[in-house]
Amino acid sequence: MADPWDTLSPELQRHYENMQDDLYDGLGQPVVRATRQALERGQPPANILAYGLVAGMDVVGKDFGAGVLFVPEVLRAANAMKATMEVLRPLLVETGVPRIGTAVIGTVKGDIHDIGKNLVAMMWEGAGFEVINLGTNVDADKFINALREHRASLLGMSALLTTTMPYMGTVMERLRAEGLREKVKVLVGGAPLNEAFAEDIGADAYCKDAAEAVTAARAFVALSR
Ligand code: B1M
Repeated sequence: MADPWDTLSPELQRHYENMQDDLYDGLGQPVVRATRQALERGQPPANILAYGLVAGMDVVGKDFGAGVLFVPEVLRAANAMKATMEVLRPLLVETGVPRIGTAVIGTVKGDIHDIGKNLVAMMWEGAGFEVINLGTNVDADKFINALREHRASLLGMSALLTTTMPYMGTVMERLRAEGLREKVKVLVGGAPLNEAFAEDIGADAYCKDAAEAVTAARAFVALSR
């Protein structure tokens, strides 16, 4: 199958490459401007996310891992990405789809990465879920209380660090101990996770990206009806 990138015009490819460079340099305003221009040219938010933002952040991540970039530069890039996601938010969230359920989502204890989690939250809202976004550094008590308070049937957990992903297992144990496990479908995601890990902790699904998180959430809702 052809790579979707190859189907873009050379001009659009250049547009996205410039966006990636500006994101790398942490230049919020130019990235926001480029996003608006791409929308005006009829580009869907999914393309802007994939080719402009996520692709740019991948390069940041690689250079961060290689010691080329440091925390302040990564933070600037992250802030540029967050500002741009706010431009896309209305398109991802306000789709007019009827409400199909309530979901609680958060980044687990010890972890402050929230860009991917927020993207999942926005896309779940767009798919029709009422989303209770608990933010970052969320412990088991906070997850449990929110699930009870909002009578949610879906829990999303995010972790970006190999040191914080095991905490998802702790939350799973608490769900079982509190008698909530049978009432809630648990979806997990984040760069260091994989299917085997999700299976190991007893989660219902591992979601590679926000699009998979939407597909899995919809499938669970359909099954419960
Ligand atoms: Co951090 N960081 N960071 N960081 N950071 C990583 C994760 C790292 C891989 C970078 C690297 O070394 N190459 C590395 C982790 C290594 C490891 O554990 N294996 C790392 C490290 C080491 C650290 C610190 C320890 C650095 C330090 O202080 N020395 C520190 C930890 C702080 C903490 O959490 N306690 C730290 C700090 C930071 C910043 C604050 C500077 C910033 C975060 C800002 C923020 O989020 N507000 C940051 C960033 C930006 C990154 C990278 C560069 C980018 C992450 C990101 O936003 N990606 C990251 C490198 C990388 O991931 N390649 C890195 C874009 C985002 C859209 O993708 O989050 O993967 P992602 O989300 C995807 C999927 O994973 C999935 O869907 C999303 C969208 O498609 N998904 C879910 C995510 N959550 C989901 C939940 C679901 C479903 C799907 O629920 C159902």
